[in-house]
Amino acid sequence: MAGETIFALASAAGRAGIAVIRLSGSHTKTALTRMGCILPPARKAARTRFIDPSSREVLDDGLLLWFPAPHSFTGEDVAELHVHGGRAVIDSILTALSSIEGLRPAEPGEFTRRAFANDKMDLTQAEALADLVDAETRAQAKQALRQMGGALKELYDDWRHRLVQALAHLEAVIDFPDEDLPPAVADKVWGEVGELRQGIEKHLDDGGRGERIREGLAIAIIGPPNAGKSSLLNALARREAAIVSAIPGTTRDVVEVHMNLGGYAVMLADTAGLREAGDVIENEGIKRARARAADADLKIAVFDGAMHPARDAATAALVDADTLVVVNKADLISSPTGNAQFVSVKTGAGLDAFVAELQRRICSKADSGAAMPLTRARHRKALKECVDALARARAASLPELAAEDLRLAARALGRLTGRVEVEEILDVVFRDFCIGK
Ligand SMILES: Nc1nc2c(ncn2[C@@H]2O[C@H](COP(=O)(O)OP(=O)(O)OP(=O)(O)O)[C@@H](O)[C@H]2O)c(=O)[nH]1
Ligand SMILES: [Mg+2]
Repeated sequence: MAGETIFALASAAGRAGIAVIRLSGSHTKTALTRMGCILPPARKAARTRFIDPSSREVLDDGLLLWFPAPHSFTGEDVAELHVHGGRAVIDSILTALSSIEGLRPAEPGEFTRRAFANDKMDLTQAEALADLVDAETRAQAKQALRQMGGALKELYDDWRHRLVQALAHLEAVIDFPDEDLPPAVADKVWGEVGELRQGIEKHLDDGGRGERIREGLAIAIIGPPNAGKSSLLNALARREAAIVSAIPGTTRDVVEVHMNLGGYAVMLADTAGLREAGDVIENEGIKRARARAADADLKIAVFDGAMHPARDAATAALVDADTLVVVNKADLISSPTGNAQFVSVKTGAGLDAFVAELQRRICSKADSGAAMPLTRARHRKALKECVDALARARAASLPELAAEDLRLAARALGRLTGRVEVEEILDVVFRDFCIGK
């Protein structure tokens, strides 16, 4: 794989002012020469012509950037061709490149894969790069940038380093019981393992903030029929996403709108009004509404202001700490009483305050403050395995069994960053104990 030089259009497909074509691999330099390019100094842009290697026809006039190995994104020789972003130009250059021996089109993610293989980044950073490209909201981009900068890598590497150290010490106790080892070595090992376990458990117990930022928060709008749930959804989405009518039971299916609220990605779901009876279809809709409410990160309970101060009991029963209570049709209410956001979707009264409160709730659900949160189920799974193995190690009857569990715990952490080595355990033993006779 590494012997082949890969190339691909790095910018989005379609018509644009400029398109960037990227090459990586040992044949890059030859390919550029075959294309008639004058190689610019490393990492400096130069203007050049791009020529078809067989017909010698000029395909474009653009910029060339040259990143000799190992100081490049992939760690290999890399070049970036900045050409005019028209279909014909891009096609002709890609065709010319594929005609050059040793070159082939890149597979999806192959540049990043090579960067990982050449130690330019670990797995969490590679994942963050994908997240950054996919980011649609400011919070997603911020989180991805932080992870790409190594925030998770450092945390996980540090845990693994400490664990490997503890394991090395334990191995020393096992292998050299008669040696002059410091007597408190075992205590030190278990003290360190306990601290690690606490740290990882705290990281795991973050309420899924990082995953919420990355995947979007699920918000369900629930309430009795005709309260104005669909009207509220439409107001938030600024479009007629759901049908609004004076007939109770209008919404039956779940209507989802994906949107950006205050910089956070949210999936807003409008649901069927909660009530008894109705027909089979409406009953199914109500079942789905309840399921959405149960799965949601946040709920918006909309009560019908026409009934004020009475509130629908079925909806009230679902109100909990993660519910924003709204009474709609405030225009029909002369004296608002009770704890709720009073709004009128019809007149717009109270909507700004409601949106501000909703954003505050979203932020407190998703914002992780200073600590870098977990961002993926893959990480969660590996960390859980690690914590379980640490717990087993502590409870093990023999140091040999404990060591095996610590090894599994370290491997789980190694899988997070994509680095699993055994050699380093030996290194630590010899460095720390100088058992070299
Ligand atoms: N007076 C008044 N009427 C409103 C307001 N908001 C919505 N309505 C009306 O209330 C009726 C029901 O609105 P919808 O948004 O369809 O209510 P819903 O909660 O989605 O109802 P279902 O889908 O049947 O559960 C419609 O006739 C709306 O025009 C408001 O703030 N004031
Ligand atoms: Mg509705």
